[in-house]
Amino acid sequence: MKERAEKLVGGDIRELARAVRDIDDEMPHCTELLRELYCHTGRAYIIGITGAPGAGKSSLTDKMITNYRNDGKRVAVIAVDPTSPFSGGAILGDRIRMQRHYEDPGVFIRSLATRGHLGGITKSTRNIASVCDAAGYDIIIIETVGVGQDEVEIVEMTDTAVVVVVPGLGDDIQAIKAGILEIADIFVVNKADRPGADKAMNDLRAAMELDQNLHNAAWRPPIIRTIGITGEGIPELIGAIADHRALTVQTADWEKKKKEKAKRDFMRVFNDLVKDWSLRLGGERGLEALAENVAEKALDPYTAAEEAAKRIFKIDGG
Ligand SMILES: Nc1nc2c(ncn2[C@@H]2O[C@H](COP(=O)(O)OP(=O)(O)OP(=O)(O)O)[C@@H](O)[C@H]2O)c(=O)[nH]1
Ligand SMILES: [Mg+2]
Repeated sequence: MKERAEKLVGGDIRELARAVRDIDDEMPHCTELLRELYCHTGRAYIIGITGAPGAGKSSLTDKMITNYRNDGKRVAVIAVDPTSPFSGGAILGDRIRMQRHYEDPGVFIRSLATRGHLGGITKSTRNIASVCDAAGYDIIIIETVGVGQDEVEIVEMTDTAVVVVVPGLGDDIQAIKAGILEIADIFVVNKADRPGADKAMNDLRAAMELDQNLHNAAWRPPIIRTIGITGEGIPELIGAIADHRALTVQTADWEKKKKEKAKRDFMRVFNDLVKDWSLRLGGERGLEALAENVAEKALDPYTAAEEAAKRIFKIDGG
C-alpha cells in the first residue's frame, strides 16, 4: 500500500484512477491507502459548483479548467449527482461538455453517481477529493446538483462555494428558499443570454439585503453574470474565487476554520466507520432485524439503537 501511495503522490495518473475506482467501489483496503495519503493532503484549493440540473455547471467548469490550465494549475473535477441512481446521462453530458480536457494529463475528471447506501456519495466524494489533493492537483472542482442534505455536506468540504442559478423557471426563488444564501460564497447567474437575467440578479440582491447575517460579514457574496457556452463572465468568476480565497486565508480565523474542518472531517470518518460496522451486524439482534422490530412496533427506536450501539462498542451502556 505504501508503494501505491508513493506512486500516486508522485503523479502516477493510472494509480490515481485506480484509487478513485476502488473508493467508488467502496473497497475495504481503501482505508489503508487513505491513511498513507493523509499527510500529503491539505494543499489543494477546493471549489464547489452547485446548482439545479442543467443550470450549466459543467459548461462553466469546462471554461474554468481552461482558465486555470492557462495559469499552469493542475485541475481535478469531481461531478456528483446524488439524485440519479445511474447518472449515465449526466456522465455523458460531462464527457461532451469537458471533452477537450480529457486528453490533458493536467486535468483529471471523474463523475460519480449514487449507488451505495445513503450518505455513501458524500463519503466517496470526500475521499476522492483527498486522493486528488495528495496527487498534487492545485484546484479541485466539485460539481453537485441541487441542495439536498448530501449537497450541503459536500458544500461544507469546499473552500469556496459557487451557487449557480438561471433566469426564469423561478429557479432563483427556489434556490433562495432552500437556504443556499447561507452556503454560497459566490452567486452565478448563468445563461445571462436569456431573458430574465436582470430579474434573477435583482431577486438575489434583494434576498441578500434581507439577510441580516450578511450585513456585518467581511465577505458579501458577489453576483456574477455568465454565459457558460461562450465563457463570458468566466474571468470575473475566477477573479471572485481568487478574492474569496485571499480574504479567507488572510482572516485571523482561517487557522481556526481549518481546525474546525479537520475536526468535522474526523467526526464524519468516525460516523462512517460506525455506520459501516453497524451495517455488518447480522443475526436476530442485527441492524436489519432491529429495524424490522421497530417497524412492527415490537421495539421502540431508542432501545433498538442502544442495542445496536452496545453490540458495536461491546459495552453495557449506562
Ligand atoms: N443559452 C445558454 N445555454 C447554456 C449556457 N450554459 C450552458 N448552457 C446549456 O445548458 C445545457 C446544460 O448545460 P450543462 O453544463 O450540462 O449543465 P449542468 O448544470 O452541468 O447539468 P447537469 O450536470 O446535468 O445537472 C447545455 O445544453 C448547455 O449547452 C448559457 O449560458 N446559455
Ligand atoms: Mg453537469
